[in-house]
Amino acid sequence: MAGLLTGALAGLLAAAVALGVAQFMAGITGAGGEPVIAVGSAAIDLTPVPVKDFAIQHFGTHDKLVLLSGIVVVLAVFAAVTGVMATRRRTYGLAGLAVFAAIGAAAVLTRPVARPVDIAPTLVGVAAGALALMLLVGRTALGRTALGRTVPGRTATAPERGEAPVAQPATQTVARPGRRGFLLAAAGTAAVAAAGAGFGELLLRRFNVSSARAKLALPAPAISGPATPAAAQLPVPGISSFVTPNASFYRVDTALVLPQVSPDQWRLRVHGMVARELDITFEELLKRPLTEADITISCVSNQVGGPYVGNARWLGASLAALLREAGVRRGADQILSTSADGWTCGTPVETVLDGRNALLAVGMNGQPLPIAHGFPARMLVPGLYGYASATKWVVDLEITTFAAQRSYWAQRGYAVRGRIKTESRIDVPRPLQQVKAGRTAVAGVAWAPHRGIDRVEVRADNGAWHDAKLAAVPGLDTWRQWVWPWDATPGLHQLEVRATDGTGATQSSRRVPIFPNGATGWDSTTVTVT
Ligand SMILES: Nc1nc2c(c(=O)[nH]1)N[C@H]1C(S)=C(S)[C@@H](COP(=O)(O)O)O[C@H]1N2
Ligand SMILES: [Mo]
Repeated sequence: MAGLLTGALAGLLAAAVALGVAQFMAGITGAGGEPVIAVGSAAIDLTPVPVKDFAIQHFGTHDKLVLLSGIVVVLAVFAAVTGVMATRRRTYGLAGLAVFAAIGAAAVLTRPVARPVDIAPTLVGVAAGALALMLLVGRTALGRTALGRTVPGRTATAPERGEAPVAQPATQTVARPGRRGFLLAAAGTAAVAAAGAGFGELLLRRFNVSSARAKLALPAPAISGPATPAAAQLPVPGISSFVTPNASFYRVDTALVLPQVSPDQWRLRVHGMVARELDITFEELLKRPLTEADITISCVSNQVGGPYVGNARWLGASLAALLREAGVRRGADQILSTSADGWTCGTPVETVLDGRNALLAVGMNGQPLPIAHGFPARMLVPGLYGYASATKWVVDLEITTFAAQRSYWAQRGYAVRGRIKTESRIDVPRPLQQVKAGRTAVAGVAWAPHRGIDRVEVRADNGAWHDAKLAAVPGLDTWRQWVWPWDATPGLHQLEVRATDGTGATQSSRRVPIFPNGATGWDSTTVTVT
């Protein structure tokens, strides 16, 4: 039993050394080579769509933490088993480490933006882990016997260790000095693991762009958006604020660690089916006339009534002007945009060129883009789901065709053209809220970006539909608040909402899932009136 425990501990410590040293190496070679992050990122890319939807649904923005915790648990079990095996035979331990190395290396090297040097942290880490494992196993009671077995002709007898051969029973001679040695080795390897991880973390901080972001002063807009009408915000407690603050804006992306893209190094290449290739720096981007625009964006993974939608005042350069400068060649119908971490997005050329405020955005609600929302630059195209238009950390625009290339989510079966469906959501009363009988505000938001919201209707208990009062909006690209005064009577009630967009189309009642082009159905809330 004690042998199993020390073996398992040896395995865990060896894995910790491997990861700590790998982290230190990544601190030297730069982000991208951390094996656990790479395995996690590979897992995200390989996750089947239904599992991804389940994770977003149940873990929300914690999905990444859940994934990393899962990987660490699997890794720990594997490491403990490897340690125990190593006490039986060293080669078993080394084989376990080799599997560990192979998975890490494969994950690191298959990342879309992998550099050859990114393999170094995994290789050096595993080598250090192997040394630690041998050191520790040699100091476990079982490991000493195993040494005897694996090296024919030699036995770990007391005289070899320079001890008196006759004074003590054999078992004790093996175990006792070994225990002290093991504890020392364990403390030493734990220290190496912690130091590696700590220094690695410190070294990686030099790539952090928070201070570059803090220093950045955005130019004033050349084209200011219309002032947000005061009447865009209804005086209803609990309703979604017309402007979603940056700190509470939903975040959805495949990035396990946030890409750190320095404005000094940022460049955007525009190429493919164009008359002239463009390659612009961030300084050049800021010199272009910047437009301010209120745009609501939404995720295709938003369930009816869900939280993955937000509205902000963005600042950015015209994407249409950029494309016209490059000269889109006849036949091109897709802008395939790529982020610094290799994620791709396919946007119809015609939506960008049809006059809407498609932006290469640098500002969000009066600040440089938060790192989580794409600093230093991202795309935005009013009316399209994020996966089809809103590339964060964007660095490359390839003008191509939908026939020739598929973007990240299109490869996984999502609709190639991601037009946001007309949606509405009840914000208040909250589900299962206790409401006092009498006049009660039923209120929320509705959105059909770039088509606008013309009508919102509410009904209680499958009764007649009532027109809600609509708030003012600065344009067609934002969501719209609505409120309906309800005469609530005691009992359990169901409230439902539906919106009609600027084209006259009413939100469909048919419940369809998120996959492949967005959920539909009416949001409903059940409340108890007392
Ligand atoms: N680089 C990158 N950009 C991305 C994504 C991503 O995974 N990587 N996800 C897209 C999706 S699916 C959505 S819904 C929006 C969300 O933008 P937000 O996180 O700023 O709200 O970003 C889009 N841009
Ligand atoms: Mo999304």
